[in-house]
Order: sequence, then structure tokens, then C-alpha cells
Amino acid sequence: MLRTSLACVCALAPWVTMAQVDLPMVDVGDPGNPGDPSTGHGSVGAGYRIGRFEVRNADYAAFLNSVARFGDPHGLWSPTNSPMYGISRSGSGTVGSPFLYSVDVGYAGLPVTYVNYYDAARFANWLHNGQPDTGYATNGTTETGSYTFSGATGIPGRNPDATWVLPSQEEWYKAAFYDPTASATSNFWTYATRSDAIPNSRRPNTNDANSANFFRNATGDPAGDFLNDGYGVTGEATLRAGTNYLTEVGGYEGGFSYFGTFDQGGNVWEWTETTTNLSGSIYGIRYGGSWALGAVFMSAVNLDFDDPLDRHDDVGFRLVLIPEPGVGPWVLCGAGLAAIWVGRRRWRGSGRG
Ligand SMILES: [Ca+2]
Ligand SMILES: [Ca+2]
Repeated sequence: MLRTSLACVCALAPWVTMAQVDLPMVDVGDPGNPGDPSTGHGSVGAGYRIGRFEVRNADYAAFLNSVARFGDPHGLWSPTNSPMYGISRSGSGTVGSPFLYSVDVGYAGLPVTYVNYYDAARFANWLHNGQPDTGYATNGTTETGSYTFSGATGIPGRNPDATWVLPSQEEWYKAAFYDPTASATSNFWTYATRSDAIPNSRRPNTNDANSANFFRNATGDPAGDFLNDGYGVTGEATLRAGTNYLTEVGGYEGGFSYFGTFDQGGNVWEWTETTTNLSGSIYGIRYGGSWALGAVFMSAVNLDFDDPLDRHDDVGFRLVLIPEPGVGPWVLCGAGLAAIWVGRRRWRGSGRG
């Protein structure tokens, strides 16, 4: 029934069905909430939507194929051989031999990495502009939209009519840690798994609600059971070369935030839109820690930042969607898809768990 009504709505809005990338989003309500008394962060004045997941390789590869076929002047694709990067490129970037991007086998559902602040902002612009397929980066695809680029870098901030954006620091924080039912004394958790206790480092699973992909080698913990033995994927405390340490987005099926986001703690760091000036240099604030780091890095008290030009094997992003007032069918489609997704997850959880 839901599928039927969704199909009807989308048939009236062809731009929805033509879109290549469809990011599952969750609503973040309770606008005007007070911030976290322990850090001062997490107060957001208006409602918004945020990605249920980190942006995946499949999403980002569709972006590359739309805006970086005839050259890639901004280096949106990274020429790394890291096992934490899952997008390959062929061709030579010309009209006669355009670049073509493909997702490596097994990497479609992993978070994209080796993306810097500007790559993430350009991806947001592309979504804001309706995912145009021009083959190159220009005004109306990547250079204007939610953000107006002036040159290769340098972002003047979120435009007033922006829709798809990087989460502000406060938007990211609220989605991760806010929960009006958290406790009698605080509306915020320490970890994005709705917990004040340190999560467990282990492989993706369906039954441990307080687990994530990060590094924890607990003192006195029995070794060899893949529970707090070091890296979540390998259960080893030593880094193994040539190994992929990323996990499928949403793989920790019980470890979601109050609003229903997954992996805000661990897997990959996530860029926020917010920048900070340190000794005359601009840095982008990032949150959530990663597969490579310990629990403190994904906790609410940790404030981290990075050179916005840097690309790493443990940094990705997720996006926020600012609802446009008065665009009924478009909003309805998004809500319908989210409802279907939740239904599927619940079915999987109860039927296969
Ligand atoms: Ca153990
Ligand atoms: Ca993350």
C-alpha cells in the first residue's frame, strides 16, 4: 500500500525518479532544544533532516560519473591504492575517452573516504542542483548551489536557500547525542549509541546495541573473542597492512542514535560545515572518531579538526537536508522512502536476527 502511494507521488515528480543518489534521511525534531550542559553544543533552532548513514562509495561514484568525466580539476577522485578506498577510474578524462568511475567489488556499501571538506561541499551542491549529469564541475553542478565556491577552495558559508548541506557542528552533535529521554539530569548521551558507557569494539552485528567500528583493547579483557581486542574488524591490536577496516554503513544494526542515525560514532570521521580559525589557519571541525581510534575520539566531549584540504583513509561525511517549505511531493517522497527503509530494517531484524 505504501509502495503504491509512493509510486503515485513520485510519478508526479519525475525529478525524483531520475535521481541517481537517494540518501536515506531521518528527521531531527525538537527544535530550539537547549545545548548539552557539559559541552555547550547541540542546540539547533529549527528542524532538519540528516543522513541515516555516512555517504557511501556507491553514492559518491555516481557523483563522480556525473561531474568528473571530462577532467577532474578539483581532484574529487583520489588516486590512492589504499584498501580503505573503493572507487576505481578508467579513461583519460577527454571527450573521446572520458573518465569512468566504478565501485570496487564489496565496497558499494562502505563509507567513501579520501574526501576533503571541499569534496563533501561539492557533493552537497550537486544534490542541491538536482544531480545534474554534465560530465564536468561548473556553476550549476558543483561550484554553486548550497555553497558558492570562489576558486578551488574558499567557501563563504551556507547560502540562505541551501538545501543539501554538510551538517553544522551543532546539527551533527544534536543528531548524534541528543535524546530527551536520556536521563533525569541530561538530554545528551556521551556516545552516539544512546549510551554513557564506552561502546564495544567488535564486528558489525545485530544484537549489541552499544557497539561500533573503532579501536578498543580493554585491559584484562580476554583475547581472541573479537570483543574489545583492538580493531573492530580484525580483533587484533596491531594494524595489518593491506586490510580494509571499514564496515558497511548501518552494519551495527542496534547501535543507532535517538533519531535513528548509524555510525555517527566510529567507522569514519565526518566533516562538519563548521570551521575554526587556529593561529590564522582555517580548519574544518569533524566528529565521531573512526575505525582507527579509541573511544574518546567518538565521544561528545571530543572536539577535533583537520585541514580542509586533507584526505584520509578514515574521514568521510554525511549530509543534512534543510526542508524547503511548500515543496510537498518532494518532501513526501523522502518521508515515504524513509518509512519503507525502516520497515525493511525491522523485518530483517526480527526475521533474520
Ligand atoms: Ca576480548
Ligand atoms: Ca562515523
